[in-house]
Amino acid sequence: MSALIVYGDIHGCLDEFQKLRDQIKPQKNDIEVCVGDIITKGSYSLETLRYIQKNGILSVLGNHEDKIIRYLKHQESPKKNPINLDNDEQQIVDNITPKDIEFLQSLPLFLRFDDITVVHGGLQNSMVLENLSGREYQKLLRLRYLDQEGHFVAHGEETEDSTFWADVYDGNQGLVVYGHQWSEESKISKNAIGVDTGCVYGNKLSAVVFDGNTKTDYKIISVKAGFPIKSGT
Ligand SMILES: [Mn+2]
Repeated sequence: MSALIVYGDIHGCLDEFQKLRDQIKPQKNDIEVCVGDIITKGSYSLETLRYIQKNGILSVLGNHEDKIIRYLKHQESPKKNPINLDNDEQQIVDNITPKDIEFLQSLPLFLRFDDITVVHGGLQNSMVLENLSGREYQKLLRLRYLDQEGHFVAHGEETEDSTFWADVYDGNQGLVVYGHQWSEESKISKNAIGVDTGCVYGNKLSAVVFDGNTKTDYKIISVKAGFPIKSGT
């Protein structure tokens, strides 16, 4: 039976990603999916993006891919681009090929495999993934914390009363595997698994491997980061 393999935020950590795949040894019929944020921050963003395309690995859209796509779209207009890039993002934009752009633009917001759903950020119980508003679209990429009324809390504005979305997610979209918010170990909630373990921040790169697409039968496999690049969130 084929396996479903979901990788956490890679952020250009190609060496660790290859090491992790060497360890998992994906078989021909296995499905491999990234939670997004394949690029930016790490040393090998575009190389990672091309490696993923070459190896037929799927991905959902991350907020960092979304930023690059939005920047490129604004570049087509004669007006001043409202999006500011840092040096790393500028380098990506300077070297990106039409094929890379096409691949980024093709990334879906979510992917479903039976009762397992992959998204980058998080979701609110009220969301209907097939019918998201523009606002919800951005939330899906960026959600971390909710306030007591269940509303989106902007990054850095969370308080003691805020709740991490996965802790209150009721499972109406199946088991959700996500990235975006990193933690030292994969975060296992009742109806969600957070698989970003901060490789680019010097921690480790992780994957959840489901045997036969069943949400109860999984293991988490990680490789240590060899090349810490940046600190922060
Ligand atoms: Mn990320």
